[in-house]
Amino acid sequence: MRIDILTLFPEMFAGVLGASILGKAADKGIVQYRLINFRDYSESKHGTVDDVPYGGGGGMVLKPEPLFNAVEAIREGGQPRVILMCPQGKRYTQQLAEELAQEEHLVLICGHYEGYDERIREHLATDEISIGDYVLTGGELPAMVVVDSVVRLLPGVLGNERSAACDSFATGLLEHPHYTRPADFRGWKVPDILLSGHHAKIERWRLKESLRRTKERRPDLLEQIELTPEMRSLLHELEAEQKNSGQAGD
Ligand code: 9D3
Repeated sequence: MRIDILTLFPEMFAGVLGASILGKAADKGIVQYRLINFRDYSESKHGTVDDVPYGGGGGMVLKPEPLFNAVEAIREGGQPRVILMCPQGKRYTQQLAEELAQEEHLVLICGHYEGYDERIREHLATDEISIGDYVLTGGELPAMVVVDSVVRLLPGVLGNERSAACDSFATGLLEHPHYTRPADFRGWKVPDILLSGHHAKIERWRLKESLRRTKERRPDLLEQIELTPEMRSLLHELEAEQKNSGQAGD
């Protein structure tokens, strides 16, 4: 996969793309990152990339020429996804990460406090993405979020130790609690079942605790998944526990 990032602040990316799993993916040749300062594609001799809005008002608007020129220079005959990072975009999810991981070429466009000329949205971008409802200073951190979530899904990037297929947002449930040694830490004990060696019972306990956690913290996720008969039966157990605790607690 090739990932081109168009930004006025390319220096923000070196650490994130060079380190850890994202860096190793590039070293292995699974992904190639290119950082492009779209100021280099400005048509003015001073490298102007923005201008005042037609119709007046405050703020600046990113001009179309630098971004169109930059995307046209890197297109290479293919049809890359051209993704505009913007607060009004579609909310980013694991499902979209999985879709983008199928592409050969992504182009991520990062704005910075200015708006985009509407013709960039209409005639250059194929997608507009927001990573959530909070205000950042630019699209660079969101672009890093997209790169991170996509690259880890590419074949060969994650070791066998942790497959992307069992991620909590891929299964639709939150993860069950995890414990490691010691079995008793300051009097706080690891649940006996985990020390029992009964693998089938442990798997059932883990699924039950995943359901408990998802029901408590993210009931919206529970409504989106298809429940297996085992999950239904465990949810009934959880409901029964709640009723019992209600009786005992009063
Ligand atoms: C309210 C008017 N705007 C400023 C002139 C809106 C605005 C534009 C751009 C506010 C912030 C930004 C910078 N943010 C992004 O470019 C951005 C973003 C975000 O702020 N939150 C979540 N996802 C994203 S993706 C790009």
